[in-house]
Amino acid sequence: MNPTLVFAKSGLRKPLLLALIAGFAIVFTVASYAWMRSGHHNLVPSIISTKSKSTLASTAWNETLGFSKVLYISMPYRTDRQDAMNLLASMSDIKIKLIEGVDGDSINAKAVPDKADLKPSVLGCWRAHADAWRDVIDNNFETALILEDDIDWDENIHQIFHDLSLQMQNNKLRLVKPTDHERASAPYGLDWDVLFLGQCLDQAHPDHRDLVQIYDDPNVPSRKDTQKVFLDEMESLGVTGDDVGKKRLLSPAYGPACTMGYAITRIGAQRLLLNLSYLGLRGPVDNDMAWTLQDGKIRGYTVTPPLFAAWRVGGQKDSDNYTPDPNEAMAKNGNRAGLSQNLKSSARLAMVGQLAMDNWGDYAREGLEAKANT
Ligand SMILES: *[C@@H]1O[C@H](CO)[C@@H](O)[C@H](O)[C@H]1NC(C)=O
Ligand SMILES: CC(=O)N[C@H]1CO[C@H](CO)[C@@H](O)[C@@H]1O
Repeated sequence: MNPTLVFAKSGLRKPLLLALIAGFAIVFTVASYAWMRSGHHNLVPSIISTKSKSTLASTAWNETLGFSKVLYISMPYRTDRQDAMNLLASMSDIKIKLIEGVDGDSINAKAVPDKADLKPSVLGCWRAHADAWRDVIDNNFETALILEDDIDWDENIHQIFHDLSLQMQNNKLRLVKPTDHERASAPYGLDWDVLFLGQCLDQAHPDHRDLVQIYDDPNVPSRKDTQKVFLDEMESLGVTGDDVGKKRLLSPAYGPACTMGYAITRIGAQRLLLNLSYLGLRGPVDNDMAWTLQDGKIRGYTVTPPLFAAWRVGGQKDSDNYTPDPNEAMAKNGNRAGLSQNLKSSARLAMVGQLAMDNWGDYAREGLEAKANT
């Protein structure tokens, strides 16, 4: 409703209106003075940089975790997984956009990249990711987070990305200084093509084990909740003993596998579409991404332990890429018995408790019936 209309209707007289305007003016003056003092004013550049840094990291608390968009890939028929992803995202205040998975058999032979001699299911998986990269380019997203539909993340995902953003704004592995634009509005910087956040393994470049940024993260999984592949990788990069379960690592990506969760920049999407479509395709999408990293044709970073994990229920439902045994049963208990690894506090496990209620028990505890009768 229009506020002036409210004033008119409630018959507010002029003096009161003037007093209100004066009040607003005072509040505005005080607020702008505070704002200038707070370091946004350009006379105090040292305060600006720390201030704008933390302000930038705080965009990790927004609905797209500080990225331009969050996309997720799901086969059109996997409405069960789409329900799960929308529910999970809503519980974490994240907004996700569906990119439909592709049935490899539907890809015309003419549309298959050169050199790609792949099973339809593997080709379909590549196509879905290529569609996501295209979406990033078409919509001119500066960055995007690309997720698959069978994942889990930590309850404190925003905090985890906030802490990662602080690290990436102070990234010691960067080759070039951040531009003014990056400093002002890129919470994770823009000096990379792909940021691996949901790999099922990676390994450092054997000649570059010194390239690692190790940082404290209170939301890192404990040693016993961390898979051996990541413990080994951490050890190779110098995180051992008591540091396991306390530290996360940022390092140049070299041999990541799986595409459960990764971020890309716009130029990253262009480079991937160039090398993994236009020029050909050498293997499954994740393998070719790793080979392209090893060839040095794209620049990537990997976060270890990863921030996205596979959610597994057992049986047929766990894969839309291959069916090891077509007679394999559906898991009996589905999501009720599902599990993920490498997370300190699974958001999927948490949401069941967060949404639980005991309506009739509440009535009994509140003694409402008794009150109503008195
Ligand atoms: C979240 O922050 C990023 C970085 O500033 C921005 O690009 C994105 O649009 C924001 N998302 C929302 C939903 O506002
Ligand atoms: C499929 C394809 O052609 N990939 C190429 C990506 O780039 C590297 C380096 O230029 C080539 O060796 C690959 O063949």
